[in-house]
Amino acid sequence: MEKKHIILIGAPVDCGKRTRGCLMGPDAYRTAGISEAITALGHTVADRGNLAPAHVDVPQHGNAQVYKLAENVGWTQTLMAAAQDAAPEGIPIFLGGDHALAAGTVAGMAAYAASQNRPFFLLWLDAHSDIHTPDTTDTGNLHGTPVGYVTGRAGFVDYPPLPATVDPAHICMIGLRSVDDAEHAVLDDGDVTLVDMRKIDEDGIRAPLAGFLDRVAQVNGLLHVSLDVDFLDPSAAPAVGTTVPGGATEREGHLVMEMLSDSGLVSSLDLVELNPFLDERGKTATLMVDLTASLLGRRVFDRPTRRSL
Ligand code: 4U7
Ligand code: MN
Ligand code: MN
Ligand code: MN
Repeated sequence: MEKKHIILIGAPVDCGKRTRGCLMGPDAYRTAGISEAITALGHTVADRGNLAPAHVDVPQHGNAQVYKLAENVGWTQTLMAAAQDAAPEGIPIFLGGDHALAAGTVAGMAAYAASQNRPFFLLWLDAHSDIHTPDTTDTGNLHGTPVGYVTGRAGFVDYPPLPATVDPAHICMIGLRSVDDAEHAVLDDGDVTLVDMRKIDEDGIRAPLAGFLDRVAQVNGLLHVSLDVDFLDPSAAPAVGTTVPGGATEREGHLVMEMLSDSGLVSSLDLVELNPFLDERGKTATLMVDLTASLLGRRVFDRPTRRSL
């Protein structure tokens, strides 16, 4: 694989849901050796440390369930700018932090793509579709809304205006197994490519991903990957507040990352929803680092024996 410059950006976002702990994610990735794993592959790494959310004043949302709206808006503003700032210099990896952070990272990368006159694509690896709006969410947890925001759905009144919206036809979601009724309503008649666990069981994970990557390559697109820990089965990745049984296996996760590596198309990556408070001896943090290494060119035959933390 071509040698790249990787920019680590800590985003200890913990306001996207009520279960606390994701704020420890960036340091868990560092403890699990993310910089060293990337350097070992011959890439260069710059760790920009952890960001903090912009302070914004926002009125309470009409849906009284909505949790910590102002903090979510502040993070979106900060991360949208951070993504646009880092993208010209290398491949940003956003160390989450819960999935609310993707409102900013994806919007920022989409804005960067537009500035380069390149089509933008989004690969969403998640048990959930996260396409709610602040009005449709039952839980009020905004980590279930970033795809709603970046696709330009109505209802994000206090959020920053989007420099560029993401075309639903340029989004592929893989690993789905928990989609709410209000999300179904928008996905059913929409253009998002949906690969649920049944499809993976029937056809394997390779074919749908290969089809999507071909589409990105054909138009020289820029691809952002958003990896939610709960994409993986909880037996492999227990450190997440929203476990859903029946997820992707460790090998399916690696195959996805290896195919992404071969494609050479990935321009940015989110590692989200890791809650180190719920982990088992660093197992999930270590797996997420290993998956990142596969995405950046590590191959099974090169893989070191798993460290014990
Ligand atoms: B995650 C949920 F109701 N849909 O809206 C919601 F099932 O970033 C879950 O994918 C959202 O982990 C999960 O709260 C957000 C729920
Ligand atoms: Mn998610
Ligand atoms: Mn999820
Ligand atoms: Mn629900």
